[in-house]
Amino acid sequence: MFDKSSLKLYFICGTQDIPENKTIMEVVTEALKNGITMFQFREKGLNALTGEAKVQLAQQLLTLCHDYHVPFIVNDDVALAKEVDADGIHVGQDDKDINAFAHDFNGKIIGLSISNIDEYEKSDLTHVDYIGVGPMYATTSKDDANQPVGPEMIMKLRNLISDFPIVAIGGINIDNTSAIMEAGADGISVISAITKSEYIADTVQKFLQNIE
Ligand code: TZP
Ligand code: MG
Repeated sequence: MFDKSSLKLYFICGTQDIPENKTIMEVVTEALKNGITMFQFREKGLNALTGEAKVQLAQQLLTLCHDYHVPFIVNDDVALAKEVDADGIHVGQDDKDINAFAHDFNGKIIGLSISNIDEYEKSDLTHVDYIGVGPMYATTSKDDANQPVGPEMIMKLRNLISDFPIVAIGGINIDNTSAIMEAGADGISVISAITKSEYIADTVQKFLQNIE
């Protein structure tokens, strides 16, 4: 069974999110050391790694996450998730149909992005362990992001799905975390607030304080 406490501070990144003076391994290590609860490898965009380079990086990140007993999730790339034996897969509304690959992820974590009530109503959650809801606020980390929906969307979905695991995403920072948690989220997922932080240790610790 999926332990939703893993959603508390869900860090997401790919090489495209990392400042030039750092490596992805350094950034993820610092985040893990300070207490992130789940990690998603989301390699996207023009300069994204592909092929063997992507597989190798995924393997390194998986090993690193497991050193800290943190689940390693792959974004979108079902074949990669299978190849490296990831702990789970996260897909969006336009990605592969979950029912088509769920049998390969028995006992693993499956996450689905949902932006609004309409998408929720259209989504089959039979094999889904958690939903990622957003963007909460404006974000520069996703080119094709939908309009921000705000913490109100967490409240609306919470009313519809009782205790089903929900993680919020999009434009989340230390200051708006409490509003999202109060709206009923089980946790927050962030990219830039951690990747672009000059003091990742401090940022991660402050997030954790505001999540509790
Ligand atoms: N999905 C919805 S918003 C988003 C994703 C992947 C990007 C979140 O990045 P940030 O930097 O935390 O706003
Ligand atoms: Mg996707």
